[in-house]
Amino acid sequence: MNIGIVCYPTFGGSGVVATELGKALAQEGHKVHFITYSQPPRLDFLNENLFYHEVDFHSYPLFDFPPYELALASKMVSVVKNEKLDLLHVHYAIPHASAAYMAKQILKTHGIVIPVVTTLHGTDITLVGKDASYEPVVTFSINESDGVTAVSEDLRRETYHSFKITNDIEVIPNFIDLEKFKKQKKDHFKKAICPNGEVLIVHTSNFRKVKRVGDVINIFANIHAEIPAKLLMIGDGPERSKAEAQCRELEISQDVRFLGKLEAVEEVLSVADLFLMPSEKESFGLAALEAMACEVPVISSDTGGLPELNIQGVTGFMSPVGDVEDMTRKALFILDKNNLQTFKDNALKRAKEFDISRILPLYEGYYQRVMEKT
Ligand code: GMT
Repeated sequence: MNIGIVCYPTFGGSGVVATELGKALAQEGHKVHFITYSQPPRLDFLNENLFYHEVDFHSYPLFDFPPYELALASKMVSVVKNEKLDLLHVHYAIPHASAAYMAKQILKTHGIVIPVVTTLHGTDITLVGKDASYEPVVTFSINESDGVTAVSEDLRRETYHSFKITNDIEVIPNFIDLEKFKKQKKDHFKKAICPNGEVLIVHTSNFRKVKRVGDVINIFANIHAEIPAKLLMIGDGPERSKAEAQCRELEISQDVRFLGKLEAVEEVLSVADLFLMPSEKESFGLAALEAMACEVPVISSDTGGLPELNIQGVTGFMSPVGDVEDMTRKALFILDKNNLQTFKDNALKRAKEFDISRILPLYEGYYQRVMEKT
């Protein structure tokens, strides 16, 4: 197949899923054309089947906001025509699904029919998409897609609940490349961060409000009061400086490091003992899956798609959103040296169920079905 993938070139979330999917498809022999405004960070290897098309959009004194969606639609038209694509797969509904709809209509006037698959990732439905300023366009473009997938059962339910959807939604969960995400021997690294044998706790996110970074700090402060512990905060975003101030107030700054965005997050996860994801909403929780693949158990909230990933009392624990005390208790239980190894083993076992080799055929089969009916 000759597939166009449209995504955000982000370090985590939908951008990573789209990029890893494209790389895996290319390795299977499909031709994959990425269409986005900058090179996705994980598009980091050369393969004769991988192509990158940059959306160039120009400002003009009249525009307070350059019309990215129009530039994207125009780029899709040109790539579909010139590269003779069989299918467009857009990740994150806003504005990719509506731009794809526009491209499809334009291509029709050139006598070209291009099937469009939209993958819903989470905040495009649960936060941004629901907003009245976007809702009509999101509903319309989901209904006009030739195929729609969601990354969890919960997101599928939430989409039907929040929008008037007439289309079928297929659930294809997120996946992990276990060749890349695996526990590596990094003893020197662990020794450098935890010189006195402290437990190592990790959080990675885009530090948005929805991630409840404040809860991460509070859970850690409670654990720290009970046992020697260190916290690594990976990623960056609007809540970071507030979280840093919170650490100063709680007088735990000496044991917390903010590392910013990392290319090789698996190296840090390799030495971690526990991963914290107390999010307000989380359609799947890819970052938690990455941790589990590196044998790290997870304390998470019980929201969204997290119960489809994190198994209560097996791979970690879940608590109601905001219940910092319960999360602390459960974290201390996992970190008990009599329990930790079992949770680590279970986390890896569960992660294997989401191995890319199991999920890739689901996308390939779905593309085939969508192309046949279009
Ligand atoms: O986590 C984020 O806020 C980023 C966001 C995105 O779209 O990039 O992530 C969403 O998509 C990921 C990949 O499918 C899911 O694993 C995340 O759970 C989801 N985030 C939320 O629902 C908050």
